[in-house]
Amino acid sequence: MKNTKNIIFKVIVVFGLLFFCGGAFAQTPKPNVVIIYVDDLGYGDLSCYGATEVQTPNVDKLAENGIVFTDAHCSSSTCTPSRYSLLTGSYAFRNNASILPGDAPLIIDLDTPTLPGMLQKNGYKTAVIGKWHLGLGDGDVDWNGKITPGPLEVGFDYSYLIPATGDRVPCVMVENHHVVGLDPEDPIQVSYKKKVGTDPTGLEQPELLRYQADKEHSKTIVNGVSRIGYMSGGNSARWNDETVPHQMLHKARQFMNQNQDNPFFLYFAFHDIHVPRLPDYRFKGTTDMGVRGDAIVQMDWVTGQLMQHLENLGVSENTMIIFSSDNGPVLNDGYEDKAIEMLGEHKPGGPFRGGKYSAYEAATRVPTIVQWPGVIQPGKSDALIGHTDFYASIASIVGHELTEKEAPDSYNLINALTGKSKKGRDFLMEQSYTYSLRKGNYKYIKPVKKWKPDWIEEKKGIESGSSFKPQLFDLSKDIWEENNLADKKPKLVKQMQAELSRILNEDQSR
Ligand code: NG6
Ligand code: CA
Repeated sequence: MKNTKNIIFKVIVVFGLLFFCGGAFAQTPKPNVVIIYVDDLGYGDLSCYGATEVQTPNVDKLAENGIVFTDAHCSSSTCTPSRYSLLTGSYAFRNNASILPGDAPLIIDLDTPTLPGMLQKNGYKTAVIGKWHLGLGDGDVDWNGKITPGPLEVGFDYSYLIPATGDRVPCVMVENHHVVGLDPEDPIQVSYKKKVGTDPTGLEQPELLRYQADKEHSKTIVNGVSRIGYMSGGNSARWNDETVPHQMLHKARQFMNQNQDNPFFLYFAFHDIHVPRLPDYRFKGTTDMGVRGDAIVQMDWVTGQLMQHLENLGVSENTMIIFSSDNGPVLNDGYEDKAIEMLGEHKPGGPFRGGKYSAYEAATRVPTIVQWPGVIQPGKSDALIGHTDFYASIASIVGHELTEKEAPDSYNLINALTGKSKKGRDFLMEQSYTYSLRKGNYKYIKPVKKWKPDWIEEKKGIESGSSFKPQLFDLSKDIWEENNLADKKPKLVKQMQAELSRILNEDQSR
């Protein structure tokens, strides 16, 4: 009897151990996900993408250990729509997302599923650090009180934000629901319509400026730089552009320290290399390209520090890093910072035509690198990828099944993103001041109707790519988009226009 009991006991122990170990093997830990989103970084702005006038050794290291994508696209030629798409897996036109002023309300509806929210539900701690530009509050934001709704209401556990852009007021950092370092005796007031308070503007006192600026960027002066919009008060809270990247890095390190034992999602949204370009003293003058080149070097250094920190914590093996940009490059975006004069041989858009705001390829075809040491074999991929696809792809890693309304424009391309397959999307929409459609190597640009965005050329020196006529290019032979095949291939034009309409009309049926 005693023997039988012993045997039963042993069997239970052995099965128990087997079950326990089997479970532990089956349960590979969920990877951390870090999205490093640079602002206005062009396809040609990194040495791993062919730049010779500026060196980016840290991003190059990421590229050496990861997959370098040559045909990956942010969803739009400007910031707000691209970021909206990145976080919701939804084309921005569905929400009429366009560049927002600094006092705009949050544009992500509270019931819209988001990438951080999905990860939060799947056991992740989530943070956004850096440029937000998706609006804050519900219409009448109170910069002196609780700022809500914002990132914390759409899936983030922690936020440390530049509320809109570096060139827009209010020039203060917002941590979770509050402005950092605000003195209640010196409240902040913001207006995009009329001057508030007594701070000088760039138009009134240009002699106070470090850079002369165009009319839009000539409102309230903060830190020697005039901005878009007016602000007064909040003097103790006003940022110092030069130290913002370091503060962001510090907050990112803190967040990673606190979450090293659980899966985390970090959306690190650089302000570099957007205007005003004010790299700190360590980076100023490190290139011959002026502040735009120096800001690239600063961004590269901060990226290296983030990677180093993951290594120090011993979590880099199981961290998926996605490095990319929110739209293509621009040189003169409002300030006379010599980005054009000092460009030299550098080609910010690489081999592609256009740039930020444009319908041509350089607007959305941006450097995109994915690194995940434990999983990815380094390489290069020409798969057609959209940033909207990160949502469904990451969902597949954590075993999350998308609901019908979730991330409607996101495809699970995890095999392409991890280099297991070279197959990306069949088609991809690019949003600018018109819409374009990629299908394989063909690109169709929808004609504009009454109005051409000439200001893109006039003010920014970038070809808009817009035309009153349909345009069709074969990028396999014509990477510079100069040989319009629309008249030669009317059938294909019709097909691609129909496909584009189908995508765009989906909006109305919702
Ligand atoms: C534009 C600004 C530009 C930049 C852009 C947003 C003018 C004339 N231009 O309206 O300087 O701030 O908005 O850039 O005001 S983005 O990268 O955030 O989309
Ligand atoms: Ca941008």
